[in-house]
Amino acid sequence: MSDDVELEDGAEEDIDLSSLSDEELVQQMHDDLYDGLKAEIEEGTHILLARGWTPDKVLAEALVEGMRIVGIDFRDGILFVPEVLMAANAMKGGMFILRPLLAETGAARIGMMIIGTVKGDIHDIGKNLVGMMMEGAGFEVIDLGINNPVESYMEAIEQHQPDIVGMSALLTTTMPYMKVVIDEMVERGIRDDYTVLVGGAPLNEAFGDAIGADAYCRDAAVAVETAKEFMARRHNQLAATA
Ligand code: B1M
Repeated sequence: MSDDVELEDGAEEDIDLSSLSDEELVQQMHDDLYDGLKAEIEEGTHILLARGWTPDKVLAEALVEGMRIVGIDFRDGILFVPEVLMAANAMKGGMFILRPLLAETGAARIGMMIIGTVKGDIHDIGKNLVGMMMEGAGFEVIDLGINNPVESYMEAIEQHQPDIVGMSALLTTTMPYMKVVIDEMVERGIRDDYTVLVGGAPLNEAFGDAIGADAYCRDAAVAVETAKEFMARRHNQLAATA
């Protein structure tokens, strides 16, 4: 497949993605993500993997960095919702290819997590990424999807009895809903039976503390490390009481 690049006179030139150096290809993928070109993102992802890039490097440098740039222009009113949706769709194309590779680490199963984006919020790329990385680290992940009311979390907790309850929020208007979920867990007397981890771009550690979460996770890698730490603590506690 080739990529069309606009020339000064408005004509378009085809780019053979596989002829680009790694650095040029990553730059081109940022542009393609910005333009919402899913097929090109998928092709670029395959090319980088074939060149020996690890899945997490492709994810961080080509996809997440590309989406960061989209986010800046969305904030500044240069891009609008339909364009950002196309970018998100292109990003998901790349993530779909990486998912099995990230999950395929052969790590032993170490616990279970439920994770969902809270009520009122439909952002799911970060949540999906956390889920993928957690699977790769050996967690079974039950994905509750987006726009979850407190009842969804309670039902999933009851049904799956996870070790970890994960919540994601990308909007300042939806992040307070995480406290609704934690308060309901307290109300039901089950709060301390689970580790509650929260994340999303507008959150910070102080917010995590204020709502009574066990930890705020800055990104997917931190979520994995934090989840592992809490699992180890649980095992130590169980061993001490046995
Ligand atoms: Co939205 N959006 N959006 N958006 N969007 C943001 C969040 C925004 C910051 C853009 C901006 O203004 N710069 C802004 C929020 C401002 C605010 O609240 N202060 C915003 C807005 C305003 C909106 C709408 C209100 C726009 C409108 O309609 N006028 C609307 C709201 C819709 C709704 O939810 N009700 C809206 C809609 C959309 C789209 C649908 C177009 C699309 C979402 C598509 C989708 O997700 N399927 C979209 C997108 C793509 C974005 C940006 C550009 C990118 C988000 C993203 O995917 N980032 C975003 C700008 C930004 O964040 N810079 C923006 C990449 C992803 C890998 O990062 O999600 O942060 P992130 O996840 C990270 C960490 O945060 C962490 O780990 C992840 C991986 O490292 N993490 C967790 C996340 N969840 C975790 C859970 C955990 C642990 C870690 O649990 C344990």
